[in-house]
Amino acid sequence: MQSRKTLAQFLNEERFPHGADESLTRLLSDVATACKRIAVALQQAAFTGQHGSEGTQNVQGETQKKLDVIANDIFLECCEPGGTLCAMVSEEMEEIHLVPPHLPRGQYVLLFDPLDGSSNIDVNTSVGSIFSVLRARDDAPTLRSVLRPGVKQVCAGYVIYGPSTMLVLSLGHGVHGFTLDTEAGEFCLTHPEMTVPAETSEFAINAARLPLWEEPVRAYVEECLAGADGVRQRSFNMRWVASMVAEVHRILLRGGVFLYPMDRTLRESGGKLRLLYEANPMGFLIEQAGGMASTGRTRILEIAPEGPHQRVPVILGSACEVGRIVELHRKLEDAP
Ligand code: P6P
Repeated sequence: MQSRKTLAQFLNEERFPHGADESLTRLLSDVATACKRIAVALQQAAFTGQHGSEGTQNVQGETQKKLDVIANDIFLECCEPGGTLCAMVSEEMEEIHLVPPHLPRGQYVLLFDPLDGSSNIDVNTSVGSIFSVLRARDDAPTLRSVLRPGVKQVCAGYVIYGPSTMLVLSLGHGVHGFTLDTEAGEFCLTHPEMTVPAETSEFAINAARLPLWEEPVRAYVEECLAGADGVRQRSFNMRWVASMVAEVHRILLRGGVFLYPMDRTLRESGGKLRLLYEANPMGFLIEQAGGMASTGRTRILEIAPEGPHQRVPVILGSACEVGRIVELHRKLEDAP
């Protein structure tokens, strides 16, 4: 039987040629432990009464599910005491969380969405945890030292809680997928060197927002829907899971383009998805896998963050399609 390479073994190998140091290896092991515990909480929720709403709102004004709060607490319990972090930024915590002085501090900042797509939990559809790691400028980081563009990420990844639980990770040298061996309790390498096909005929967008879209997005979707009789001369397929982790995972495995673009109702907030712990980590993975990640007007990883919960438009996936959408933005906005 083929021997299975565990995440720990992979990180040890990755450490030597590419400089993933002991502290980062330990941090990623702590993140993996947190996600294994979250997977159990999700699987047991129907028996433990942990479905449903917490009755509170997060900083985004979104109703928190009980499991949103539980997942955030699990990340804190598993990652804060390890001596690898000096700060944590979470969708579920309004302020930047500094590791308290009575605990050992490290050089990294962990930015995470502990449970993305949580509106899907109660209907048993795939959800995920998303994480991003920055190296802090100093061990008592201010918000300014945390607000760094996505190109500064040391690593990024997600765990998808689906028919199987998978951790997908990049340390800046390709994207690699690890499937949880539930009997051994280990994430094992099953998808080395994941790459996004440049071409695709599959797009993911919440089509209910069509009346709100800006012209470039409307024009792109109409081209796709025109199919073989239209300018694209081929038919397209549409998907929408309402769970970014599930959409990005599908794109990493078979290509596609995911759009949560700017629209009339999102202009004031800047977009739907959060830059630091959704767009940046997913954009990092997609670029590392050979794809593109844009707002339609700028490369996501080059945005200078203005706040910990800043929202941005997100268009990411197969390079040819994202490139076409970016070109539509340029052409339709430069038009006199
Ligand atoms: P809508 C989940 O809440 C999320 O942040 C992403 O994971 C997902 O792509 C999007 O929002 C779904 O948005 O408008 O379909 O509810």
